[in-house]
Amino acid sequence: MGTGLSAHREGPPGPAAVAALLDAARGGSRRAVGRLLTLAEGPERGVLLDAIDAGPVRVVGVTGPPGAGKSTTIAALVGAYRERGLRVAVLAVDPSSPYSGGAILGDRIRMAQHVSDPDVLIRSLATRGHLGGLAAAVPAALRVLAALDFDVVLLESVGVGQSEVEIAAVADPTVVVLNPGAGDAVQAAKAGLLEVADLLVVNKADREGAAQTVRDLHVETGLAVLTLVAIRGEGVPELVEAIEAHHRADDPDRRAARARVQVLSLAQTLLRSHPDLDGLVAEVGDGRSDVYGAARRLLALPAE
Ligand SMILES: Nc1nc2c(ncn2[C@@H]2O[C@H](COP(=O)(O)OP(=O)(O)OP(=O)(O)O)[C@@H](O)[C@H]2O)c(=O)[nH]1
Ligand SMILES: [Mg+2]
Repeated sequence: MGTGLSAHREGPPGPAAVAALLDAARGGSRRAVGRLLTLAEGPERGVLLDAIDAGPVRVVGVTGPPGAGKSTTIAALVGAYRERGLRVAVLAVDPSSPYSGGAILGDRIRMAQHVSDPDVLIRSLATRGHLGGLAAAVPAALRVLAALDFDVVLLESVGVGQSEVEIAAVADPTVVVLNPGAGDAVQAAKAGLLEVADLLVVNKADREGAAQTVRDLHVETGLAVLTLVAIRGEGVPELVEAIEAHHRADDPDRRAARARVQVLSLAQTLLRSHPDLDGLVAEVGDGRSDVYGAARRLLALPAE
């Protein structure tokens, strides 16, 4: 067929190929969805952004230390949203170590009840080594998902202190999942997780010490802290309601604050790959230029 679909196999796809992929994806082709999201990850995302005109999509961020129960929590949330008839996408983001086959397999098992549901999409977003990394890939991926009529996107990221601020900037709310015990709270504080949290959840509340951890976290942050036994679905309705309540309370100031972080992190990403950067750095390094002037030239600002 002359749809332009074949064009994407060689070199960058054109607008016609992107449109054909969108049609195929809307028609239920998971392969087409995957291809669109792969475009969002890489340097060809420009054609995607030009071709897709979609409004915002609801994004719920779920972050926390490794093994805290983020995926289990997300699987429970997917179930709750599906009961309400919403189309749900799960995007697992790990900027430092893109999901290995094994990790995806583990999540697939957790998500087993959802993988065959045509109204649920589960995908990991690999950003290592790709132009612009996370800051550039996530908004493009969200635009694809919005265009495919997903109602809510659940964004899972491992909270190890690198990308939480960027993730939090696209999510409303950002849910931080921790476990009972002082160790998690300390680790979360160190990783800057408490600052990005809109909602704090102590998962694995079937274990000892949950009530104490809830109290400690409340004192430290002033936030309401929910308890969860994600593996049994306990506390999930309360979590869904807290997410809804937070979303309802969104206002222009909060939207502007999130937009500010997004613009700044994307701008910094673009500056890192600016074609003039290496030349300016060399000039400053060997004393031919002064650092103030070089910074202004990089930003194309007039000299002071
Ligand atoms: N006891 C108990 N175990 C849980 C609960 N929720 C999750 N787990 C277990 O904790 C382990 C990690 O759960 P995941 O959901 O994979 O955690 P994660 O935060 O997504 O892990 P990574 O993505 O690898 O960082 C699994 O063995 C789960 O079965 C819970 O409420 N109680
Ligand atoms: Mg996980």
